Amino acid sequence: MFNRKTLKHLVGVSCFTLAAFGAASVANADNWRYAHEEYEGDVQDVFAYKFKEYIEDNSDHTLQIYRFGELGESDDIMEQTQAGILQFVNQSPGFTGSLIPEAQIFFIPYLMPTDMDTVIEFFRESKAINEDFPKLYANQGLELLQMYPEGEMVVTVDEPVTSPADFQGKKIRTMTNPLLASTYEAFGATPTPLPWGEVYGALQTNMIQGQENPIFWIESGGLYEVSPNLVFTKHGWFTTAAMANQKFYNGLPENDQKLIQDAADYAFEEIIQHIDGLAEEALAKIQKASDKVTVTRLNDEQIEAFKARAPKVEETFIEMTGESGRELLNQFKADLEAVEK
Ligand code: 6CS
Repeated sequence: MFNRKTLKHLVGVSCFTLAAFGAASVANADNWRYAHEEYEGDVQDVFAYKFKEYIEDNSDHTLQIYRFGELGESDDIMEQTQAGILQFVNQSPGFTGSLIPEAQIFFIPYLMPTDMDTVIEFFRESKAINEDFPKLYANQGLELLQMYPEGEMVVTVDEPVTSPADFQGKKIRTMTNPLLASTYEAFGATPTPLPWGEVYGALQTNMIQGQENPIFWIESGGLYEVSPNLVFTKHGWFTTAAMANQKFYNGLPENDQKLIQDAADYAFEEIIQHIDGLAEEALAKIQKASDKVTVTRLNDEQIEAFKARAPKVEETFIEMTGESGRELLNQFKADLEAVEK
C-alpha cells in the first residue's frame, strides 16, 4: 500500500506529467498559412478548405487560408512560400511556367483530352504528374502535393471567333508564361501576358479583346460582362497545383508529413466531385445574367484549323526546356495514351 507521502508524490508527478504533456501538445499545434489565387467558393478555395478540414479534424494544427489579393498576386504568394513566410501555396502552371519551364507543358494546345473522365484518370495515373513533376518542383524548394484540373479552357472575345484568321489583330490576354503566348501567336492572335488583377479592367477599356479561362471563373469573375462571346475551342484544361515549402515540409515529423499528404488526397477527391457539372451550372448562370452572351462551339473542321498550329508550339516547348522537357513530353504522351485506351 502507498503511504500518504508516496501518494502525494505520485499525484504530484502525474500532475506534472500531464501538464508537461499538455504543454508539449500545444507546442506541437502549429498554425500553418496557405495562400491561393482565387475567390470565396472558387475551385482553389474549395480545395484549400477541404485540405484545412482534414488537417484540423485529424491533428491539433490549424490552417489559415489567404485568398486572391489578400497577400498580393500569384507571383507574390509564390515568393512568400519560397521564402518560408507561407507554408503552403496553390499556384497554377500558368504562372509557375516562368519558374519551372516544364510546367508550361499544359499549354501545348490539344495535348490534353477533352472529356473529363479521361482527364481525371490521367491526373490519378500519370507518371509525369505523380513522379516527374514532384522532382521539378523540388528543384525550386517546393514539395508538390497535388496537381488537379479546374475546368476546360474557354476563350472569351469581343466577337465570335471560328478560325485563326478571326483572331488576327486581337490582343488576347494570357497568364504570364511564354509558352502560352506562343500558343496564341500560333492561333493568329497577339498575345498579351497580364497578371490576373489587371484582366477585367483591360477588357473593359478594350486594351485587350479577349482572354481564356474555365467557365466557372468567367462567371465568378464577371468576365462575360466585358467579354461576352464565349468560344469552345477544346484546346486545353486549366490545371493547378498545391504545394508546400520544402524546407518546412522536410523538417516535419513523419506523422505530420503523412497528415499533409492524406489531406491533399482528400481534397483532390472532393474537388473531382466539385468540378463535375460545374461548367454547365456556371454557363447557365451566365446565360441567365446576360442576354449579350453568345456561345460558339467549334465543329471538328474548325478545330482542325487550330490543331494544325499545335506542332509549332510543341517545338517551342522543347526549345524552351531542352532534354528534360522532351523526356517529360514523351512521358506525358505515354501516360495519356495509357488512359485513353
Ligand atoms: O486567369 C487567371 O489568372 C486565373 N484563372 C483562374 C481559373 N484561377 C486563378 C488564375 O489567377
